[in-house]
Amino acid sequence: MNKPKRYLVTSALPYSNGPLHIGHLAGVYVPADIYVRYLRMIGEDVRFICGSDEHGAAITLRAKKEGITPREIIDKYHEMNKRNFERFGMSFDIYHRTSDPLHHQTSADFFTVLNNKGVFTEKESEQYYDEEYQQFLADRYITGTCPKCSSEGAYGDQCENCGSSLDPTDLINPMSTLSGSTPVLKKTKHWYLPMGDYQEWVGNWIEAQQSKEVWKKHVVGQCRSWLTQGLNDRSMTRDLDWGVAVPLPDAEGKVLYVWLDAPIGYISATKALLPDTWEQYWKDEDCKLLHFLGKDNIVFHCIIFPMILHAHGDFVLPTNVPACQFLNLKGYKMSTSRNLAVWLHEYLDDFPEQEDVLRYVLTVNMPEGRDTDFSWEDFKDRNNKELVGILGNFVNRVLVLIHKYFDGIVPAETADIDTTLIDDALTNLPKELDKWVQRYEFRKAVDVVMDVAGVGNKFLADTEPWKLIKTDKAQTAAILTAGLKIIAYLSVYLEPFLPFTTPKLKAFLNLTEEDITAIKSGTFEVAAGRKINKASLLFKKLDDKAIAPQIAKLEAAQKAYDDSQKAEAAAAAGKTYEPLKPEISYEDFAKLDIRTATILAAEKMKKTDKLLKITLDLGFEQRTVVSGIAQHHQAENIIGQKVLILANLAPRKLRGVESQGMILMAGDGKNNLFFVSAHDAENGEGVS
Ligand code: B3M
Ligand code: ZN
Repeated sequence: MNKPKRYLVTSALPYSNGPLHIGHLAGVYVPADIYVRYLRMIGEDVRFICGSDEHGAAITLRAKKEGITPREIIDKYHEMNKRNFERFGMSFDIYHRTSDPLHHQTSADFFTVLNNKGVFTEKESEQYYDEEYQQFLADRYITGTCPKCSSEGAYGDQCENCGSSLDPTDLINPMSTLSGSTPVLKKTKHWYLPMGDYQEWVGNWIEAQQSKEVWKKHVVGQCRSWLTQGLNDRSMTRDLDWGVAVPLPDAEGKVLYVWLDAPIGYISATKALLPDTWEQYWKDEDCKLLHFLGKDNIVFHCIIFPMILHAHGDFVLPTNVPACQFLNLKGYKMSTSRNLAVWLHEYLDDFPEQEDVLRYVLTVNMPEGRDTDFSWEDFKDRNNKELVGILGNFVNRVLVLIHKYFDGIVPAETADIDTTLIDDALTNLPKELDKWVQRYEFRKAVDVVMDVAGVGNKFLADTEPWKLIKTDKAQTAAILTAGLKIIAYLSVYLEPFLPFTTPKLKAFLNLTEEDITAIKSGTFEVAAGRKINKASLLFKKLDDKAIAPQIAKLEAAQKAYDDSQKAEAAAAAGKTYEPLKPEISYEDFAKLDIRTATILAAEKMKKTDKLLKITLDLGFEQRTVVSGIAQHHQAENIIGQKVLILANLAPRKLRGVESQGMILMAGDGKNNLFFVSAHDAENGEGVS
């Protein structure tokens, strides 16, 4: 492929029905941002597109369950995600949204062109309908028994137990996940994309792309397996009241399938960004189109979207789709619904001004070709050993010494020293970096730059300017000047990876735009007389205390999930258990003073059917306690009952009677309450 005149880079549009987590960042947004920042740095014409994906059944389902509107959900998360992307330095040229009228118009027009070309086939079929919710059910909202392996909880499109792909009508005892009722089959018409008709074209197109630019193995592998299975007709419309209305007179109450309209969101966003020149990116073969996304989106971006772009005829097709695999949480199963995630907004709040630490750790652990893990221990170690220990340490030593020995001014009197090691490293750096970035191998790319900081550290260790200064000031001057040159190069070539740190490096050396241009052309030299600013901290060391709360959060979420699983299992076995409350310390427990006691008298209280006024004998005194057990125990039946009382609970007035403590009761989850007691103990004995 000739060198492109311009680039259009898209990153998957996150659904605006939840916050962002590090899995999204490592798999989609950090790689895309590195690539775009790099292209800008080498002077390319590149536009970076993202925005919120705001349609689809998941948003309508969540709205129904929370009793709010889809609009309320998408407005909340669109703003939240947009803001947190900005805080994290994602350098989108636009962060658009598919609820925008421009997108509705763009995707409706796109549908009309395809429909007028006869691309779609109209088909009437029977689909499951939830009469209570008055909504047709998308595949994921129907569950039932798998016909293949008889496991419960199979979905309408797939059984997660045996992996079979299913049709909703295959399920035994189908149930709607909206209302829990049995759905009914109802006739409905939809417009289908006959993907099989394009199977040969898309297969040839993917293979042809391989000759232009290497695609990642796992991307090609997934496409080939979809093609081998054979491509079926896929409905491009849905019976939903939320989405882009199907622009046809006989399509009342129908919207475009979210995976038809969402990728068109890249086009509408580009139109919003460049109203007059967007076609130079979408309709010009000189533009290189790239989609960054996670592996669960590959089929939509490598098969379906190219298919409809091809069928439409007016648009360029992606040159590459460098999808990543998944980032997992080491030791946990990442799950947003179980709060087993590291949320971007929480990270930004808990680690202020440490955006680059997370960017760096996600880059060196990026799931470029296989699933990888994130752990807080690794986060701490990489920060301490690499960012502080290599990069920060090198920069700090050069700046401190240039101030200590030369008052922060680059010295004029220097001597000839051997800088071959440095010169080679700086000469090779641009080429090596370009090689790995252009292959979307950002782990190797960041290592190439960080290795230059390592060369700097080795150079200082070998030359020991802090000793040499005693005998040879000119040599020392030359060594530190060479160190400053390395910092200058790092300030430019680390920018795609550490965009919050590199402006500080440039400021330390008072670099100008001309200097940066000279660095990029390999002609930059640190001239005598240049003022060097004092060092400030680039990265702070993290100890275990810094990550302990994060680990505790994950432990608590895992425990809550495990407990809920146990409760579910028990409920399934007929027993129901309240999930455990959050863990407390021994010190917390020691504050409770629980005593044995016996009920001397009891009476129902007036104007309430829940409360009994009870007189207790605690051995050392008598107490009055008001207890909400009147619906479970008759007053006359509990005289003489041995009980346990929380005796140091602050007294409180209930219906005018002061209750001095609380009687401990055990519930069985079926609305029965039982007294807890220590049969053989005397009254007033302490429980511990
Ligand atoms: N909203 C992301 C996801 O599957 C999906 C991407 C659309 S990109 C056009 O979570
Ligand atoms: Zn199955």
